[in-house]
Amino acid sequence: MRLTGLELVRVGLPLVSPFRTSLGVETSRDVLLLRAVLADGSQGESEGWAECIAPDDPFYSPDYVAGSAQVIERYLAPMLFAAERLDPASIAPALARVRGHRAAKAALETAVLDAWLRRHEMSLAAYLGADRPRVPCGVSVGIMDTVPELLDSVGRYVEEGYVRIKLKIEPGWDLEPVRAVRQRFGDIPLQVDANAAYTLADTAHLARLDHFELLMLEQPLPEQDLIGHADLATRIRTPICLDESIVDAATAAAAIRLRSCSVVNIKPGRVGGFLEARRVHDVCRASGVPVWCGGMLETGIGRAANLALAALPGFTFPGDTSASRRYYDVDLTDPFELRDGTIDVPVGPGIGVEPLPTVLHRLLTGRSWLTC
Ligand code: OSB
Ligand code: MG
Repeated sequence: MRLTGLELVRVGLPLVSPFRTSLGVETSRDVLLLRAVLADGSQGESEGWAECIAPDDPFYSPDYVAGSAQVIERYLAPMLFAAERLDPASIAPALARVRGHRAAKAALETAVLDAWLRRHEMSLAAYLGADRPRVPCGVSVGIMDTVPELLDSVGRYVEEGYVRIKLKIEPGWDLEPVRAVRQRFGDIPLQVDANAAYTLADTAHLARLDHFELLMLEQPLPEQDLIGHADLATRIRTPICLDESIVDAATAAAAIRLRSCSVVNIKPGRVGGFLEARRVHDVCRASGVPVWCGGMLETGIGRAANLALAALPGFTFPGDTSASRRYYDVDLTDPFELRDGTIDVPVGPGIGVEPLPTVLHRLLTGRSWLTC
């Protein structure tokens, strides 16, 4: 099959409430969607969709949405247009000459993979090796102005049935909110995410989190500091999970060898795509390191694909794969809903969902069509 066309579609979606982390506040998303068209000689065409996780600004990782769009238009799409025979395994190697830009590469690989799977009438979940029809879901709760606001917010999520709560923390918003949530909600599965907001000088402070029996402490230190995480891990009891640090299967292997973490958050958009995400899963599983599926406030397009990944056997912790209404009043797809703390893994071909044309049309902010 060949890639014959690629559409970059931009959509603006307001979040239901501002999402604050140590990286900043997000109140809406400027989403880049890709629509890939594959042609298969006599067999006709097939179409695939993907969502790029890059946020507006390069504060979480080097990826930012305008940069991802540009690198796709200028470099990545032409590289795939030039490929004679595309199959899923040939996409990442065809893009390897471009360094980094993992969010852009992941989106392009996923759009082509979706088209390829639709042509082969296979779901992404089946292709990846998923073994469950639905997955338990957690929710990621942003930093709030006050503890009572946080407790209201957590209370609503607990009532909705989320099986695990993750609190965003930063210096000045850590022990107190965790203590308050433990006091109010007892021994619910609880974890925290620092988005690299601490340094090793905070070791004694972070050790005070041990008292709260958290499932894990996610990314306390800067992305490149695997040694620092390994040192911290010997000084605190709370298990360390890495997010930003794990950019491919090789860094996962290094982090495990160095004992920098005992849990890994996998985001396909952070590691360059679903095939690399599966390799990260395989590396972790072979070492007995549990993984879970992270999120980047995806619309239904990105979440559908994440749910397929989250159904693989090594995903033993609930992920940040929350229901549509946790993020958006109106999602780009039919809404994903929480049922008994779980969400169904899509079963249709490819990612199993498509943007709703009327919603897409209403929220559209731009589109550009590339051909070979
Ligand atoms: O660190 O996991 C993170 C959102 C944006 C950037 C980084 C992170 C997050 C989340 C949101 O935690 C998870 C979700 O999509 O629900
Ligand atoms: Mg994180």
